Amino acid sequence: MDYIDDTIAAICSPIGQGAIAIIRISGSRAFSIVSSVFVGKDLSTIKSHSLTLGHIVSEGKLIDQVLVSIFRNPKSYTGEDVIELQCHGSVFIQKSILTVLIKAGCRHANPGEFSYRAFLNNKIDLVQAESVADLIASSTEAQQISALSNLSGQLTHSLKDVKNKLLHVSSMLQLELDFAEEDVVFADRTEFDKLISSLLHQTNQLLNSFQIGSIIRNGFKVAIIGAPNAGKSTLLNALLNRKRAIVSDIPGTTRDTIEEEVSINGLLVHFIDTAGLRQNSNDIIENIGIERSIEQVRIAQLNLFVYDASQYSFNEAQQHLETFGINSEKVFFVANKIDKVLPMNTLETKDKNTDSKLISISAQFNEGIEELKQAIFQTAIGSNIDFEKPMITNVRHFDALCLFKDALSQTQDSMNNGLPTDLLSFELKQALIHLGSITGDITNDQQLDYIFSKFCIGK
Ligand SMILES: Nc1nc2c(ncn2[C@@H]2O[C@H](COP(=O)(O)OP(=O)(O)OP(=O)(O)O)[C@@H](O)[C@H]2O)c(=O)[nH]1
Ligand SMILES: [Mg+2]
Repeated sequence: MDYIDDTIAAICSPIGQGAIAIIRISGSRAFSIVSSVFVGKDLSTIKSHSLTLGHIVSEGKLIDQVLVSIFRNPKSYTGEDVIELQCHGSVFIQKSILTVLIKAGCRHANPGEFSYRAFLNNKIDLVQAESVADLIASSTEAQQISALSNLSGQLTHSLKDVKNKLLHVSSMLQLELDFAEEDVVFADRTEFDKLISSLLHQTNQLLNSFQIGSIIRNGFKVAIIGAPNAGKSTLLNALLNRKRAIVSDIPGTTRDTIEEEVSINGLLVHFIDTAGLRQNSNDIIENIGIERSIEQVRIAQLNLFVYDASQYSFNEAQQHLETFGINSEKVFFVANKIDKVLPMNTLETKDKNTDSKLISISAQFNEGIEELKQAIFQTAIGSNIDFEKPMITNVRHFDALCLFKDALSQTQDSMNNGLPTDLLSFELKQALIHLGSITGDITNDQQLDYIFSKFCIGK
């Protein structure tokens, strides 16, 4: 995406009819273009960050009454002059106003172009720009909190702190190179070694946060598996609290996978109901369904192996799982239909031998469902999650941080092996490049295009 000094416009409210819609204009000609189609107060006299009411007209024809928000550069989202028009939310009106603006000299904004300009004008760094996209895409509280924390600069501050400390050492190494003939040491090697060790520790903590961070950002995948008629679809419906999947006492009711999302304590969980696992079925379609179930087991981060506790013991359930070659490592055994065998109480135990979890429920009578949800949440992110601490949620950041860590370790090794200053300086600069690529201090156009093209239009 090239930065061209033209003025861009886009509808930034959702597509479709609503009470109002918002059209955003940004660029050096924002005021002159809007003024040419606006009837009301002289926009050039209106204070920044204020509103004025007027009309949009085109060739003498009234298009709509609009409320105009004014943001003068540099105090705007993009850092440029920005005007936002609130018009009535008819799709026809929105499109008409956008067309009028384009005719008057604006260009249609590309996806993410407002945020791209904000990044180029140093209003936000790359981590913050990406968190804007995450915030817009967030559908649960955990996603919203973590995206907001990155937007407010939590991660950026932590990375800047690391960067500044290393920049200081880097400049000391540079001084040594500048005064090479005098053989002086500006960067005390013992101190430098200590600093690197502490920064590596800090980096490892950030890298470790990715395991949970990526679950928060992308959700947690849970497959519901088990024999036909075990009550898998009944369980899906109980988890969703609505009758989503067909339930019947005919074995083999579910043939295809059914995926639905549920928020558990603010965490996005994708549940996948699958076809019942049985061997030697003659039904071709059912066999395809079973293959898909096994595939889901592979993809899922957790499997709920549901069995009919009124017919089978826990041991038998474990054997059944084994016959399908499924490893019990990421499996919860869910003993269903306990209404048939026990008075209505639930039990959650850990199997002594396998460390697998056993949870008893009655999917039909909604018993044990909340306990099951809490057990899933615990497995996904545990109980000690601290949103105040910076967290890595984005795989791009994770990859760059891994490269940074490797480069920094390499610098430490080189220093401890007594390698010359010019090599240390070079290696440290490499480490800083990887660090800088996260916040966007160092970027290439392809990377920027990739990041911003995933934004929606109008942001
Ligand atoms: N008593 C009792 N019956 C249940 C319970 N859960 C499910 N059932 C019954 O068990 C039968 C099978 O339920 P489903 O949810 O369709 O089972 P499934 O595992 O999805 O079966 P397939 O899709 O064929 O693999 C239905 O008649 C349900 O009403 C339960 O907790 N208690
Ligand atoms: Mg089913």
